[in-house]
Amino acid sequence: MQDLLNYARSVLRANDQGSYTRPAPGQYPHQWNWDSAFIAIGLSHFDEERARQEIRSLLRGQWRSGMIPHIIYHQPSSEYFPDATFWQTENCPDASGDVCTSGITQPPVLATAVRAVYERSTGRAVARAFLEEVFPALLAYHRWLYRERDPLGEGLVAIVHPWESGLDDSPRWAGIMDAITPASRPAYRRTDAVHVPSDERPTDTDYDRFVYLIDLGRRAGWDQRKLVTESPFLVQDVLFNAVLHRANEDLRVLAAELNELADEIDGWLVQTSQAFANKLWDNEGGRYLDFDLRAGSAIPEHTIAAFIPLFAGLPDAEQARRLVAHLQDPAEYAPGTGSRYYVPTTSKASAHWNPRRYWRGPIWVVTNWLIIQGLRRYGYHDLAETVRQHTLKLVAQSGFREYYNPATGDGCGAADFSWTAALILDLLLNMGSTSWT
Ligand code: 9WN
Repeated sequence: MQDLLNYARSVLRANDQGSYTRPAPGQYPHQWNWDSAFIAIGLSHFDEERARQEIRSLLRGQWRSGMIPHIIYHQPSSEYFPDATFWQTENCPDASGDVCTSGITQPPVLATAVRAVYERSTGRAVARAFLEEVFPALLAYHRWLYRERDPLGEGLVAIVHPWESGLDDSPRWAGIMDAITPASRPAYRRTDAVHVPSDERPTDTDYDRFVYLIDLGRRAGWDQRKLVTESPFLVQDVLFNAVLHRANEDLRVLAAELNELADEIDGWLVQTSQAFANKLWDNEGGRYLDFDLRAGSAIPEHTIAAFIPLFAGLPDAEQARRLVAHLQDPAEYAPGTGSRYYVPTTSKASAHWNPRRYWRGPIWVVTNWLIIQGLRRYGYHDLAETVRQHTLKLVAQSGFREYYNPATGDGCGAADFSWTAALILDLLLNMGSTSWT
């Protein structure tokens, strides 16, 4: 255990860029939104001030509208595509004037991370001052999500680009992406396959469509109303909304700490939980499904996203039982046919299942961590412990990689990966607990 802890800390130190932590050397030189939130959770175990710094540097990229972008470009780098200039966010009056950013967001884990950092802090006065400093930014972010991205006003936020989901080439997006014909799109050159074998990354066909959707945003001047009206990709994503709901629970606790009025947050909590029950739950299949707002129908793809509502306390006990049954089914996610470790990101029964390619099968420590927290919350402690042990075994065997082949345990993608290290620290130091302290 001590070796893994030291190794995890050394990965975070090596990726420390001064005020922010890059996700990995080479492949990801900038600051990513949800990566930094998870990294702050890891840092909070051994360097409280650096954890606060991680969050402050992310907030430097917050837009005037409240949006927190998915990438903050604190420094130029030719190693990553798209670079800072590609987004043309300078044309958007809402954009941050302070630092270059992308034009889209990512799963809003930040309020959850702030709560963890706040509750773990030993110096209470400093922690309190930090909370007072960042709380308005968190509230502005959530307000932006519900104001600009909930076109039906039903408590479910829509994403306009697969990168906003954090699970970029998830099979959930395949149908929508395949139907897009990227007739005209800017010229670009991928850099990701320089560092990582191309069969572990999204395909060129995926990238053409990722770029096509960025170009739509550029041409709309990142005007959210236009994007929501025009984007062929407009999805109420189960994982994104579950993470947001959990972040609202955490924001609610932080509001109470500061004696802030919380009626607005309470309203979001009620509305979102009703929408999960009435719209996203598929009673026949016993799981949650994303909703394609353009097509007006649910997306019938089975992936790990269906389990993330456990992290947010959204299912009732019976729904949780049915979700756990999928998780324990060797034909879908449990070890058995075609895999040896928990938890592949895509069901093995899916036509898109691929144990090496990015979000189409490989195990990611971040999704395992979310599932472990969710299982603990519902009292499935034995299964949570099994998933934790599998996760530790993968890193002990193959290092702190971006993702892992569930059939062999081999590491895939980038090496020395920051959120892998951060969340392994948390899994080692916060055993069995559902609270942050
Ligand atoms: C695009 C940084 C990010 C993660 C995402 C992951 C991957 C980027 C990419 O890396 O996405 O945002 O270039 O592939 O899918 O979840 O935040 O680690």
